[in-house]
Amino acid sequence: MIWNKEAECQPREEREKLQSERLRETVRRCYEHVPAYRKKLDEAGIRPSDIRSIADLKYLPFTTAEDLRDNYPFGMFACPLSEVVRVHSSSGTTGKPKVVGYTRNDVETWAEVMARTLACGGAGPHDIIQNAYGYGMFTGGLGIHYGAERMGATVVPISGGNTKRQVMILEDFGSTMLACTPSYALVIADTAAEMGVDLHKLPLKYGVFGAEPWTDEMRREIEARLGIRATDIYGLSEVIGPGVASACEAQNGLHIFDDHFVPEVIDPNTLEVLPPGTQGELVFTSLTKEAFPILRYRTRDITRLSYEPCACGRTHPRMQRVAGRTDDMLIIRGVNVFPSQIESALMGIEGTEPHYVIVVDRSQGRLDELEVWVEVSPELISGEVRRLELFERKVTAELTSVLGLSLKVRLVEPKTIARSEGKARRIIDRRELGS
Ligand code: DLL
Repeated sequence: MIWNKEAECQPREEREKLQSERLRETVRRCYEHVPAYRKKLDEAGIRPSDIRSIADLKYLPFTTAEDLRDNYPFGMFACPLSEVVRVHSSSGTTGKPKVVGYTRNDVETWAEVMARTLACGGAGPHDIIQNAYGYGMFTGGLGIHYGAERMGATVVPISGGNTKRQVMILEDFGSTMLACTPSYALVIADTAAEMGVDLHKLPLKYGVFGAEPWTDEMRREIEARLGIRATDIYGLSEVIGPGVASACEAQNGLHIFDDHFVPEVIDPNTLEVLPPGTQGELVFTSLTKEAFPILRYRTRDITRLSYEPCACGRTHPRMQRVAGRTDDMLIIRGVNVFPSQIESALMGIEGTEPHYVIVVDRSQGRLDELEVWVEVSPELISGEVRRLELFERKVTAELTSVLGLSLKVRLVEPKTIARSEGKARRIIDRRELGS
């Protein structure tokens, strides 16, 4: 089902007209109501009247996470707090959180793009959506919640955690869609297996998973284990939360709802805009937001864009599944490594479990060392030591060849790697500890 055919299948020419109108209004709003934007635009010598169409986007200055932190907590809001009906925040690894706000209209917009997202994932008004994203300052819980209500589906606001209860509710309520991070979906699958519950026999049909990077191989693993169709959903608090982009049944990239959020991809070093098809850093400009409009926000997420038509009929451009974040890219002895490359390779090897962590260290002398810890199946771990050794060699050889880099693999017992109810932590970087 396409939730809003008129908007989602709008011819591109018309869409661009709409974008141009909305961009003019957004720039004006930023200039008039947010001193930090006015300063940036003044410094760049740009007046709001210089921005006439969407093609002028490239003249606007970028906004970064630092700008948000410098104006903590409410300095980037473009309306008085009396018009803000909700705030959310996103915690980075260090320092103060990034705080974002919503007017009543923004909450409406968010519900609309989330209803589109859930429909992309297969849901309709008759579905029962078990929402295991965390409720609270994180945008996942309430974002899915409002979208599900907008659609007229039945939302089960269970939030993250208490995994046995998740399985019980899946079974007793007959939930047809599960919403959570991909890593938590696997935890639910493992727990169901331990409880003797066969997920394939339940009414569960769909899953909408996001909030952290994952691979196509991981998607297939989740689909097989849960017996569902899994859809990649993408978003970030600074832009609105979940509801920025979603994969569709064609499973070939995520449609960006560009009547509300316009994407660009730039070279993170030169800041130059890259042509469609070229990988770089994703940048967003909001077109309809009132409380927290954002101009050319540098997401640090790495992807590429496509404007090719999609089999589903939506005319929204597509971003490829996020390959990683610029700040998660490891540079090991001069070689760039994304955790997603490691995940893809691991998922392709029979006998490994989809639970792993990447450890980077510099303890032995000065060279960086990469170690991948991965859980193996109970049969392997309880079998002969010789077999396990051979398997470890095989995994090491496979990863070495994919990454073009020597590394160590440590096979660990099932359940030794920490599980996550939200965003998984895949990298342990010990280099910063001054060793
Ligand atoms: O994670 C919003 C969200 C909630 C998206 C639920 C999807 C589902 P933040 O906490 O602000 O917001 O984190 C945003 O998470 O810049 C990406 O690095 C990462 N991310 C989100 N979705 C995906 C995805 C929410 N599908 C940051 N694939 C973003 C890869 C994702 N990374």
